[in-house]
Amino acid sequence: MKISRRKFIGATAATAAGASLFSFEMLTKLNPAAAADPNAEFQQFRNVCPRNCYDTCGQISFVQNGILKKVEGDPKHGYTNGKLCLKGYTYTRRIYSPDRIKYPMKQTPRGSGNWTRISWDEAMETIAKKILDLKKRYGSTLPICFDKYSGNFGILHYGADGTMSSIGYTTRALGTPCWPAGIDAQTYDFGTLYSNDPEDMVNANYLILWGQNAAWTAVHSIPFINKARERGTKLVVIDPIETSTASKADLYIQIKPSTDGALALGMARYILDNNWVDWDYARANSVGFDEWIDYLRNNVTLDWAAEKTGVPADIIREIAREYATAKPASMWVGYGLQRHTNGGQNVRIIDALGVMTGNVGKSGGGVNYGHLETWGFNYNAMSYPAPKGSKGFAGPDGKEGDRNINMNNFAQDVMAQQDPPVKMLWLACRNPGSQDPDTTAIEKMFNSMELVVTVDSFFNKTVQMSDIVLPTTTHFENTDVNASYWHYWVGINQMAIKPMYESKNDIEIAMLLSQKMNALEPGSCTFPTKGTPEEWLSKEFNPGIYEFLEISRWQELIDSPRKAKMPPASWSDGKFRTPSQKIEIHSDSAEKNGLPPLPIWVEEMKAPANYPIRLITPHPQHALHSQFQNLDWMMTANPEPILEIHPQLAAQYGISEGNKVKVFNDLGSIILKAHLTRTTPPDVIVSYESWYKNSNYNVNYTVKAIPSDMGKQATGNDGLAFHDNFVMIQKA
Ligand SMILES: Nc1nc2c(c(=O)[nH]1)N[C@H]1C(S)=C(S)[C@@H](COP(=O)(O)OP(=O)(O)OC[C@H]3O[C@@H](n4cnc5c(=O)[nH]c(N)nc54)[C@H](O)[C@@H]3O)O[C@H]1N2
Ligand SMILES: Nc1nc2c(c(=O)[nH]1)N[C@H]1C(S)=C(S)[C@@H](COP(=O)(O)OP(=O)(O)OC[C@H]3O[C@@H](n4cnc5c(=O)[nH]c(N)nc54)[C@H](O)[C@@H]3O)O[C@H]1N2
Ligand code: SF4
Ligand SMILES: [Mo]
Repeated sequence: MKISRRKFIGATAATAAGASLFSFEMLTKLNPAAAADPNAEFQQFRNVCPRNCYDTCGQISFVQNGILKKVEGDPKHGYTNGKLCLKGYTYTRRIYSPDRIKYPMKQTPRGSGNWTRISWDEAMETIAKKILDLKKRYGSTLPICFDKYSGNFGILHYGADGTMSSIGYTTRALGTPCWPAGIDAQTYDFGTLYSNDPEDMVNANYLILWGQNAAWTAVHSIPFINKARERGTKLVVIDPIETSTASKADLYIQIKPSTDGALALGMARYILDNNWVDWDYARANSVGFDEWIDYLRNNVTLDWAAEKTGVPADIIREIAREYATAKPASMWVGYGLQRHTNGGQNVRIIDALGVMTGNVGKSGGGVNYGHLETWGFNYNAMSYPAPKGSKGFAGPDGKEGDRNINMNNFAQDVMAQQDPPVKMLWLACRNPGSQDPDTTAIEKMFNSMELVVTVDSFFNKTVQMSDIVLPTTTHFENTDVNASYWHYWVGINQMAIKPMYESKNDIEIAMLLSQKMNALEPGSCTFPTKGTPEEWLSKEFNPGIYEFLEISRWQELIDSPRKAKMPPASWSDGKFRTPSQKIEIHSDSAEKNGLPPLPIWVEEMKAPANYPIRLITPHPQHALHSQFQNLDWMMTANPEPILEIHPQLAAQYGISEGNKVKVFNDLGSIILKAHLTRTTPPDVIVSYESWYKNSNYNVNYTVKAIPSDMGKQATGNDGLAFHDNFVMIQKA
């Protein structure tokens, strides 16, 4: 087990070396073609990167003669501060990529690659006729299944959801593959997820990044972390992999995967033994605290925690003492940590550690995970009622509505539906062919459909399995607004250039479908048939948001992104949103859902004998899931996927640097090029989920749809234990 210490090398050097915050000047040196004529006049527009990324960056687009020449960071954005990640600077390559889907197209037969261009009218006619046909045959629109997630988080993209609710009750993929176990954990404990302003990390005297790889996945946080470090704040990173973030830490702790709860319990026991407990805070603000203290006394020892986690007892003592006494000390719990069968429970234990030391509700403190406080829009785009007389699915309360299926077991759950079966898929902002576990099952499920419609920009794996693809705009080609699930800023996306080719945004597509459905069968779709993005935006804002952002019209966002008026420390008012209005160390809600009421240890999943190696598939530096990596600049920077493997493990299987390795289990296999590295433990291999151009690489061929322990309380379904994935390897 690896423990390493680094000397802090100063903010500037650390940022440049590790955190890959690029400036446009740096990038143009790498690729002179990116430079625009410095003397020409630019029109400038304000944008927000709408990807599912912590940072949700403010951007400025520079347009000359209707052409987007370059994209830079918006200096008025107080969190992203005028800089973008490398991906953010590649946007011109995305917009003008020759690989972009330019027109509506149909593929006959599905999967053949035989695509022909069709008109929007033909596309809409085919889709509308199929919807009406299915409704006639099955007596409802339930055979139509909608799956949308995080391709674009712009608020008007909820128009895609609106399309579905307005044709009738449909089958919906419910849940999130992303962060649900941690959301539930924090919901049980505090009543919802709500974190300190990340800019407030500058006030921390101690900082633990727990299963969080900020240098790649939330790069704009690094300057705030470095600012704290300039004052002497110690940065501790806990991760089974020595990530780019870990390599910058003062102390890196290589923990055995899925054992974070045991480490937090060991720390808690040592804090208790030394009476560094903030009894006043914990007793005044929580319920069940003393019950948990009894558990610690009777069940937890440092030796047990050290044995379980692989972290030496001395190190547990060191971080326990420092964390408990630094005041305020901050913890940032990453989403990687909760992608386990006990992931939610581990987050609950870490929460309890924050409570016991009085670090919750404090500036410079917090157990920070994410928030949705700035997402209070009206979502009018998705709130149209089903047409009169629509037949729905009777829920447990007897009320008719949509039929919800599990987004996190999408393939199996779609195929399990019988009454009526699912016959048509509509996918928007979603690439299950690449991002869902068990790709083979996804392929089989797609093949059982009568019609698959995907709205996207590139011929990715999901599009390849579709019958019709509808080309969508990028965020520079329409107007929208974005909030973040991490920082407190909200910003506008101005339309900087006209939509390319025949692309349309999700809300326009919804209106077009409504026109066609109503032409074919009046009253069959309740979605409006016209409306401008500006009108839609006005419908999405409300007095609450205006007050929050201290503006009176959303158009004021054109002058500058706005930061919500919220205290820097979450829960500083002590008004928790649990049933008891206190922090629920003892949670009846958790118990009702069949979980331990207390934050106690729950055993991790063990490797089966025939698949002894754990394959962790975290988030890539050069891609945002299946986006960006396919672009030419990214293919230059990072041409092929690799398998990170410890030399000891490689030697055991006769594998050398650069060898092709078959990674397999009973679900499927992938072939990857080996890169020998001591950054991963000897029983863990790593490959980053991503979609490369001209490659069938997809980690999810080997990843099973194993549920994590939590998620259903707040998001409808449990999350995914992506990182409890076990495989075997052999030289290919
Ligand atoms: N093995 C493994 N798998 C994972 C994960 C992991 O850690 N390991 N992580 C999981 C996590 S955390 C997440 S959040 C999911 C993400 O899963 P997804 O949300 O499916 O991922 P993306 O690739 O970001 O986006 C999906 C598609 O949206 C399209 N898109 C972009 N903009 C628009 C738009 O304006 N309109 C429409 N209609 N489409 C648009 C993109 O081109 C892309 O094809 O993946 C999960 N999958
Ligand atoms: N560049 C880039 N940025 C992204 C994304 C992307 O795809 N690319 N995706 C965005 C999205 S949707 C998300 S959800 C976030 C994810 O952001 P993060 O949470 O930072 O990213 P992950 O890569 O999912 O996981 C973080 C770390 O968790 C570690 N980990 C896995 N299991 C354990 C464990 O049991 N214990 C501990 N302590 N650590 C563990 C992994 O080794 C990994 O280094 O990033 C967002 N930002
Ligand atoms: S991908 Fe994330 S960090 Fe990069 S520009 Fe977009 S929001 Fe910013
Ligand atoms: Mo995610």
